[in-house]
Formats: sequence, C-alpha cells, structure tokens
Amino acid sequence: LSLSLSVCVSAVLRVLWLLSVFGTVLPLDGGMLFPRESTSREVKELNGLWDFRPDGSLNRNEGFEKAWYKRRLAETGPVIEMPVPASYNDITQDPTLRDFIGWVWYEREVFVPARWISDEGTRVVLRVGSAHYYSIVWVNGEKVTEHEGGHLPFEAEISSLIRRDPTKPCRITIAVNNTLTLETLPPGTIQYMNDRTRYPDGFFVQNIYFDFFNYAGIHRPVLLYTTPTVYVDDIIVETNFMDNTGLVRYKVSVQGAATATLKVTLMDKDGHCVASSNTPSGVLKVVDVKLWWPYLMHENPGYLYSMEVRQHTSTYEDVYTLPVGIRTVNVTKTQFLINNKPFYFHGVNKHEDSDIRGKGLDWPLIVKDFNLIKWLGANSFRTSHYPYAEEILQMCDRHGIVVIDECPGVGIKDIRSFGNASLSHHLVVMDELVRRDKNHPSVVMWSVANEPASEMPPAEFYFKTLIKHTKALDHTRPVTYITDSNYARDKGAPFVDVVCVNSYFSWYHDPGHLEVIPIQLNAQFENWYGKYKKPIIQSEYGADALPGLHMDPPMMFTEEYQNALLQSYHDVFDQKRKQYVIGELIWNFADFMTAQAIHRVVGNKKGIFTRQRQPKAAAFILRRRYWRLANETWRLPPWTKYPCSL
Ligand code: GCB
Repeated sequence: LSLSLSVCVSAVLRVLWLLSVFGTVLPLDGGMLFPRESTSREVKELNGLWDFRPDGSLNRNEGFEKAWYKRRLAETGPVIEMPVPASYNDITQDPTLRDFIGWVWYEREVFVPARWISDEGTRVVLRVGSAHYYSIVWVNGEKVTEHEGGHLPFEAEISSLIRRDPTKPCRITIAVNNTLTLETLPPGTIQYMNDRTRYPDGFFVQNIYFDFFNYAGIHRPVLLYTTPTVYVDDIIVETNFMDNTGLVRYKVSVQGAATATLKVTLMDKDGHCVASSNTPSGVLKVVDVKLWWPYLMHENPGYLYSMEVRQHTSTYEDVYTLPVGIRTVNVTKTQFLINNKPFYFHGVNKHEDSDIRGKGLDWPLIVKDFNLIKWLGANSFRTSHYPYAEEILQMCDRHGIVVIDECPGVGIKDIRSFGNASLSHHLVVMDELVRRDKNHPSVVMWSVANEPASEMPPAEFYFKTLIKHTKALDHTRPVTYITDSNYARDKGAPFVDVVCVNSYFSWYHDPGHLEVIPIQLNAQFENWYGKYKKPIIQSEYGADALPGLHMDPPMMFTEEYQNALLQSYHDVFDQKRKQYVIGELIWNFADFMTAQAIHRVVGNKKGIFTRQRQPKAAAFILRRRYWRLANETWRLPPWTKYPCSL
C-alpha cells in the first residue's frame, strides 16, 4: 500500500510540476547570460596588462576630485602595470599596496572592431566578471555603470557611446574600492586611530570578521561582447523527469522587439536534436533521457545537453546556446536526493586563493584543482565564503561536481549588520547570485551566509526574510546557511532545509584533546537532529598542519594531529551517516592566505593540500575514505579509475 501511495503522490507532484507556472522571479534588469560566442555574438577579452594607480591621498578621494577618468590615467600621475584578472595585493614589493584600503584605478585602451561601430544593429556590452568590492566604470570619460559587491558580474551597454567618435580608441577606466562597512557583504568596519602618541597621522584599519585575506582588484575577466539589438536576454530552465522521459521547462526572454520568432532546439552530446519548440516558454520532452549525475555516482557523470535558442526578426538573428543538465534535487527529513537517489556529500570547502594572483581567475589553478578533487574522490564542494567564478561552475557541470553555492554573507557578527540596509543589500546579492547561477545543474543548494551571529534576536527576522526570498527566486533548490551557533539558540535554523554545522572540537575548543571528539560530535548531531529533524551536513571540520612538522604522539599543528583529528571525526560520521548525516566537507581543500594575526602563520594551514597544491598526509587519509564511500554507495564498476591500492 505504502508503495502504491508514494507512486501516486509522486505522480501528483509531477503533474503539479508540469502545470505550475514558472516560479522563478527575477526582479533585476537583464538576464546577464554568460557571454558566449555564436554565429551572432562575438567576444573580445580585455585581459592582460592595465594601467593602475592607487589613490594614496589621505581621504582617498583625489581621483574623484581631479576626475582621473576624464583623461588617460598616466596623465594624472605615476601608473604601474597591473595584470587583469588578479588581485593587486601580492603583485608588487610594496607593503602599502598589499594592505591598501580605498580606491584604486585601472585603465585600458582598446580598439573596437570597425564593424561593431558601423553596424547599428550591433549591441556592444562591456562586462566585468567581478571586482572587489565597489566599482565605477567609465568609457571615454563617461560613467557607464557602478556596482556594489564583489564575486558577481556586472555590465553596461556602451554601443552609442563608442559610436560618438569612431576614430578614437575606447578608453575604459574602472575605479575599485575594497572598503567594507557594516552594510556591505561581507561586512567590516573602518577604525580610525586618533591617538597621535601611538599612531601616525591618518592611521586607520579595516576590521574584518572573516578568516581570509581581503584581496582586492579586478578578479575575473573583463570583456566586450556583442549581440544583435534584438537579442536573447535570459533563459531559465528547470528540469525534471518521469520514468525515461526528461522534462525541460524553459522560458526565454527577448529584448529589443515586441515580437520575434523563436526556435528552441535541445541537442544531445552528439549534436542530435532530441526536442524542439518555437514558443518562448514551454516544456521540452526528452525520450530516453540521459540524466545529469554527480561524479562517482554514474559511469557518465555530468551529462549535458545543449539548448540552442535561435530568435529572429526580419532583420536580426541571435543565437545563444546554453548547456543543460537534466536532474532533480529533493530533501527529506534524513536524506538529500539527486534524481531520487540518496546523495552523500563527501567533499571539500575551497577558497579562490593562490600565490601571487590572490583571488584572480587562473586557468592552470582551476584545472589543477579539479584534477585534485577527482584524485581525492570528492564529489562536491561548497563555495565558501562567496560565489566562485562562473567558469568554475561550468567545470562542475561538466565533471559532475556538486556545489553548495554560497553568497558572501560571511562575518555577519555585529548586531548593526542585521539592520534594514544590510538586509536589503543581502536580498539584492541573492537576486544577482540566483540570476547568474540558476541554470547550473551542479548547483544543488544555496547558502545565504556563513557563521552569522544567528543567536542574536534580529537574526530571526533577517534569515526568515532572506531564506523566503531565496526560495521565491528559485523554488527548485533547498536553502541553507552555515551555523556554528548553539542549536538551542539558533534563530535561523527553523527556516533552513538542511542544517549545515561547522565545528572545531579539539582545536578551538579543548585544544590538544582529541579524546573529546567522539562525545562532543555525537552530541552535536543528536542535538541538532533532535530539535529540527532535518538532515545535517558537517560543513566544516579540520585542523591546521604545517607540512613536514611531525610528532608522535600527535601534537597540534603536526601532520599526525591533523590525521588523527580527521579520523576521529570520520568514526562518528560513519555512525550518523546511516541515520541523518548527509555529508562531510573538510576545512579546507588547500592552505590559504589570511590577515596577519597571532593565530595565523602566514595564512590558514587547515588545507589537506598546501597552497601550492601538494598533498599533506591528511590528503591520503581523505582520499582513501572518499573512494571507499563512493564505492560503498555505488559499487564503482571498472569504468572509474578506482585506485585499487587504497
Ligand atoms: C570557520 C570559518 C572559516 C575559517 C575556519 C578556521 O569556522 O567558517 O572561514 O577559516 O573556521 O580555520 O578558523
């Protein structure tokens, strides 16, 4: 009976899914689809060396007072060469630039292809992948846009501007300010030290409440791209399946014309059309669907179809192709289901962080990290503590690496950061994040914050509103935030779909006492589950280890201690994962830079890899475990490169 009942319930749910109106609300202007080349679109990357000038004036305002954007930056004063994308902090030998707070100015001149200028039917868009944190952009001295917040893209159409004087090269000036306030994400405060007997004139510091270096600059590619003036502005897809049939609900928005003819074609990997339509929204049915599966869960993980959207009017044609993975995500009281099968997160927490580049997008690093993730047998990561580059999510889509997508809500510790201004900004950041990442099959859950002071009274309203808003933006994915607060006092936990807990037993608490782990970790899980009856992910745990430092019996900071701590945690995970623990994410994948502090020896050393991506002993412990977990759950057949020696 219960079987036929559940079949009946799921049939009803599927029908409801088919009938439901599109739930996704996108209040922002423009869809900001990832720029891709096609027969109707061109992309011109502006990466490389830009002129750069920090505004070292006392009030950091000279650039605006003297309107540096009005002429070439080199004419305003001394400039240096600065690579884009990259953080500027570690590029020079100048400690004041490493720790600089305030406005820095970037400038680059670019020749725009003549056809882009002469063809009035071409739209030219300037796009910045991300810049930390507040950015203002001018083209030929005219302001074209400004954007608050790092980690997410922004763009401006500049067609008419560059057409004004076609003979001139196009001068792009970008001013970026890394100052954090109580109302930015992440929050911070500026503290002026006015005691002249102790500090030099004008001395101030940026206080932050998070544990990574506050890298700044233009972190992701800057580019120009074109579309026709009538263009595909956004595509939203939601996927489902019924028996062998895949269902792709889609909605296309077109800008620039009241009517346009559309052709939507879904193609498999071999380029064969599997479904098509000519309406701006609808449901495509895919017979004998190949679902999108996580790495190590299927012999063909990360299967992607291509959705070609071709729209034309009598004069314009635009073509945009979106990769589409067909999969479902559901959460029960004790499980996380992908394609209706229980999924256990065995993965890592990462950072965008590396030598010299800081947070700048770097392909060799990205590919190396994916190779390490797969070597490790990890099936997932969390974008601690901010959205990662879209290019990284595209890799996740292709490789089947599951992502918990986190917004930059890290370090919300001050009660003043729970006010209306902070909340409104946080909502906008979620709008921008969901707008950017909604179509990635790898993204299975949103995380709206990391370790906020969630026991403070205003946290209840704050997280209720934030989580509700995120669910209204995207009803297909669960929402969480990462907590380290007391289970009994946590104000936001009632609203999350999955409880994500960070804990550092025998490290920050009871340092050196590994023997407390079984009892404390067990209590942690029982308490959270007992109160909320929601599945739990151990979203962080770990210990610092200096590579090459050894002690037996283990002592803190040695490789042995990191190993022993991990193994004690694993013993408890193994009991609880049979019940309601649905994942474990090590803190951290690799060592990373932090602010200077007495508890940090040139950065955080909780990586299982060094910052240069070499393994510590713990990497091998984790590798053995992750492959065993994958094997136990899925009985990996010979198609996986299962390291037999493990
Ligand atoms: C945490 C934070 C993370 C830190 C980590 C640590 O709870 O979420 O940002 O880096 O602990 O190592 O202290």
